[in-house]
Amino acid sequence: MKTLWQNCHAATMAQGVYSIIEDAAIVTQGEHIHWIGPRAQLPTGDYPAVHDLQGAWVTPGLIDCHTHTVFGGNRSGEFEQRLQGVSYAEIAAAGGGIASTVRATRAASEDELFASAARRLKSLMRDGVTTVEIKSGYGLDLANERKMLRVIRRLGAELPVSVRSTCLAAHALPPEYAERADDYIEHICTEMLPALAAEGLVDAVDAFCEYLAFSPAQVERVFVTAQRLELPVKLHAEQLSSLHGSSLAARYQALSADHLEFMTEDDAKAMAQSGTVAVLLPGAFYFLRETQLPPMDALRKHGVKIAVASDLNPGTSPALSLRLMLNMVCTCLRLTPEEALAGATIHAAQALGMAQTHGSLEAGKVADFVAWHIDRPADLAYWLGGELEKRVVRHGVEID
Ligand code: DI6
Ligand code: FE
Repeated sequence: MKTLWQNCHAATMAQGVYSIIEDAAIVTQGEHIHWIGPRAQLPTGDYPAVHDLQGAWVTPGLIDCHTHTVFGGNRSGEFEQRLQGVSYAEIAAAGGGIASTVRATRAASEDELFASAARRLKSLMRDGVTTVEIKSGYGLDLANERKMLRVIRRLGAELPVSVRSTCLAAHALPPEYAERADDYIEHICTEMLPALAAEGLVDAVDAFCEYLAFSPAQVERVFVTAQRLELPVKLHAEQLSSLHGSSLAARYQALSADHLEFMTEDDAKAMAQSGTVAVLLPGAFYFLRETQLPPMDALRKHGVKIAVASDLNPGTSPALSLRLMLNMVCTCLRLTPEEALAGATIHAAQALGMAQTHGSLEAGKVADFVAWHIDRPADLAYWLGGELEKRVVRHGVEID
C-alpha cells in the first residue's frame, strides 16, 4: 500500500550532499521510500493514506554512529574531581575512569543494563534518532562483553530504532591482564572475537588507539582478526595524542576513524583515499575541555566525509542529545549547520556501512524520516537542547 506525505519541505541529502526540495511530497510503500520530489511532479495515482505534514521540514532520521549507551553506574563523581583539577588520565591511572565503569558493568545483570540503556536510548530517540550504533567495551572478558552485546541486540529488538553493535573489547586493559596488554590482545583475537562473531553479536570491530590504551601494533592485530572474520573495523584515534591510528584505520579500509583532534594532514589524505569517514565527537571535546581542534581544513581539502556523533558514555561525554551535538560541532569545531546535518544523516550512515539503505531521502531507501516543525533546517543545529515538535516515521510507519 502506498502512503503519501505532503505539505512539507525536504532536506534530502540525496547523492550524499545537502540538497533541498521546497514543497515536497514523499510516497512510501511498506518500509521504503517509493518516490520523493516536488509536489507538482507527484505521479498521479491512488494514495489510500495521505498525511498532511503542515509545512514541516523533513530530514532523514538522525543517525548516531558512535555511542557507548550500555554501561553500569555513572561517573558524575569523577566529573566533580575533574572540576577540582584532576585530569582524565590521572583518574584513569588511579583505577578510575573506564576501569570503574568496567566494575559496575560486570556487577550489573543483563536486565539492569537493558533498563538503564533503554532510558538513555529513548532520550536519543526523542531527538529524532532512528538508527544508533552502540559499542561494548566495558565488559573486557568474554562473558561480560557477550552480556553487553546481547543487551545491544535486545535494545534493537524491543525499541523502534535500528541498532548496530560494535565490539570494543580492545577499549582498556582489564585488571586480570594488568601489565600484559599483548596477552589480552591475543585473548581478544583467538577467543573473544571469534566466539562473539560466531554468535552473531557483532556488526563491526572497534579499538581505542591511544597511549593510555592500545598501541597501533596491538590495534593492527585486532584488525587482522576482524578482517579474517569478515567484519568491518572502526577506530578511536588521535583523541589525546598523535599515534596515526587514523592512517592505520585507513589501511584496513575502516568505516570510520573517530575523535581525531591530533590527526595530521597525511592522516586525512589516507582517510580520503580509503573512504574512511571522520567522526567528530564534540561532546567529548567539550566535556574534557580540550583545546586542540581536529584539522578541519585538511579534512575538507582532501574531501574526507565528516560525521557527528554523541559518543554517549559515562566518562567523557554523558550526552543524551544528538541535536545538542549538532550545535556543539558548529560552535566548537566550526562545521556549518548543513555539514552538521549531513554528519548526522548520510555521512553517519556511511560510518556504519549503511549508506546504501539509510541516511538520505531517496527512492528505494528505507523510509526513516523526521518531519520537524522548524523554520529552516539550520534550526536543528541552532536550538540548544529542549525538545522540538516533530513526527518520526520509521520503516514507513509513524512512531510516537
Ligand atoms: N574514548 C572515549 O571518549 C570513551 N572511550 C574511548 O575510547 C571514553 C570512555 C570512558 O571514559 O568511559
Ligand atoms: Fe567513544
